[in-house]
Amino acid sequence: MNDRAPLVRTEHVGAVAILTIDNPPVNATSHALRTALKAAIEAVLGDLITQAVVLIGAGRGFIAGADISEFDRKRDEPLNPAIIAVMERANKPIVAAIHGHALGGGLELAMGCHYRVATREARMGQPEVKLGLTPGAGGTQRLPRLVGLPLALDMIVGGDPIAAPLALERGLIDSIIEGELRAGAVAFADNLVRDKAPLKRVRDLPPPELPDPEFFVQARADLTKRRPHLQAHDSCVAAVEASLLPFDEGLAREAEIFAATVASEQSKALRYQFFAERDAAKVSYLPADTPVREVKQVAVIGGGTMGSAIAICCADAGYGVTLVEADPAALARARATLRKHYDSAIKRGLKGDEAERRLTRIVGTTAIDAVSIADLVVEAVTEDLALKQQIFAALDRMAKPEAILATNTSYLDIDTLASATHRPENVIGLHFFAPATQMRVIEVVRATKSSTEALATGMAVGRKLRKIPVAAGACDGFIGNRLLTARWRATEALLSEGITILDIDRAMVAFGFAVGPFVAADMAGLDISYRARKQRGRNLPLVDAIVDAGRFGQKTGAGYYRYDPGNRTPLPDPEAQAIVDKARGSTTRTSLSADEIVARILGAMYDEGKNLLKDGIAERASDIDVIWVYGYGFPAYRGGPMFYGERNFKR
Ligand code: T1G
Repeated sequence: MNDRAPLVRTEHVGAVAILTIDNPPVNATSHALRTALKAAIEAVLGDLITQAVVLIGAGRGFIAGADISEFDRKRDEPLNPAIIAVMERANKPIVAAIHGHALGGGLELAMGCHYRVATREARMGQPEVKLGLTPGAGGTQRLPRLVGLPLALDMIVGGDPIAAPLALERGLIDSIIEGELRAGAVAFADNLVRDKAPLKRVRDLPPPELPDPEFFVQARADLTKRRPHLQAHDSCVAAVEASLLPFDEGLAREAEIFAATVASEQSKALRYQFFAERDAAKVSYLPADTPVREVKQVAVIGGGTMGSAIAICCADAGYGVTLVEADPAALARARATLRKHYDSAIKRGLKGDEAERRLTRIVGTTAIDAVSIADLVVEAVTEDLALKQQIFAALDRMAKPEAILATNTSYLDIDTLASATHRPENVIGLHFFAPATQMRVIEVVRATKSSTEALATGMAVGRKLRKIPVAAGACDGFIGNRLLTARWRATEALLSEGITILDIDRAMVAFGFAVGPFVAADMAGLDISYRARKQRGRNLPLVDAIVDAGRFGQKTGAGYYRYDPGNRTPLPDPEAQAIVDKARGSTTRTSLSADEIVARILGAMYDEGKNLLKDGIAERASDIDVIWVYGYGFPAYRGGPMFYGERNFKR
């Protein structure tokens, strides 16, 4: 006996049939739901009492779209187009009542109804492009007919939803229901019956007007400004362009294009990443019922680049923040950094009063005993183990007994820091990625004695900071930097064989990275990783030869590239290659294709990722991919080093 609630409940209020879609957590249209929904619609269209139908979602939204997990296998009928066809043959008005979200196939089903009403907070969109897909159930044909080509194309190529007021203004919905949605939708349906309102089928609307003859030429030209590698953008433009055709021809064209996107490697990778992001929250040693401590006040030790960015993340998330610096001059610099950040945030659209509220949440001090009010302390001072040990010993004396002490170190031994305290169970790693205000991942690192409660609290804080927390075991470099080390080892080997700095960067950019490893290193500053390598006795003589020559990257006007004063554009510099050649004692060149260079580098990372899994440092391969996509700019449409490695380097 299946004791779950039915996927679709049918009730009647007078002559209005209300079909409630109930497929938690987001009413994704799985095969089972599509089957139940089609049957329920056919039943009420065929009965004698129903004169109008309302579709409404249970839970937090209408319908979040197709069940993304189904795309990796053959999807069985009825698919959404079949359900829409039943509704468009109906002789009774069907109203979609939208709250929360109507996304992808959910909005397409709503556009297959005769009318759409929504709560003011509802949001509607076609986010398929973010999965490397185009809409596949008529969205590229109906949306342009309802809202016009400019908005429809923007919604489909951009993938972002619009709010109900704009949807009403542009004709996507017919009414905003200010009161209780269900009752309002039933009243709307009753009025349709009373007024014998027409059965408005979107497919009967004329094809959208072309705003100007060059509209699609310009649309394609604009695409090059987006990620040049993402195929789905082009597919979306082509499918929307088909809306100029007679409806059924356009629908057929959309179906062809959609099928190709479903089969594409890019979409498989993006669909994998969609679940990978969410699976990272599932940690085998932190069951869902693990207690989580309440954190309201955070203390950040160190107001440098990372510390001030961490303080900003915490203030933006609503935490009270105590920012502790060593001396008044350092504190003044930190305060200036904070002010500069929020001034530019205001220029980017943050309201002034909100910026002030956030800034006021951060209280600066040079008195480390100010940590006594903190529920969580994040140490973010320079990567100096002795200094960190002193700080942890001081924190142990001054912080609340139940306060969690976290270090932002990217590779130092957290057990050593924990042993400087009497509370090792409360010591964890919270490794932010630079720039912390932008990077969406954070490694929550388990030291030998870290308690599950402290770790679960770290994961919860990561989520509150609107980041993707990824649980990591403690090792040299945790997850992200351990693969980074593997990448540098592979790069060193390539340089030693006579592959040039430029060849390597160009190959990785052609693969899909925004910048190559050497440009990225110049941006970060070469001295930091250089010092870290030396501290750990890791020698990369060729990679480090540039630093030995006093070239630290952008900050010194030269690194692997050179930079004109005040300009961050990396300019190829023969001097840099000459330094590497001198260090290797040869100027001979080996030529490898870009694909071979990529295979060498990503193959090394993939092998190291397998070691991480073997050592129990990463919970799953997709966690490694989430870290590298969101922490290091690995192109999401390639899935990540492990996803790509499984398909290309299976050893
Ligand atoms: N399919 C399967 N599972 C989904 C899902 C979906 N569409 N959307 C969410 N989930 C799961 C998710 O994995 C998580 O599972 C739980 O629901 C909560 O999600 C034919 C081709 C709706 C804004 O792209 O944007 O329709 O981890 O954590 O933060 O033309 O989910 O709990 O086990 O994200 O409140 C188009 C994707 C599909 C929307 C809610 N639709 N979803 O955000 O919850 S393709 C989308 C979202 C399509 C048609 C085309 C968000 C949300 P678990 P969550 P949230």
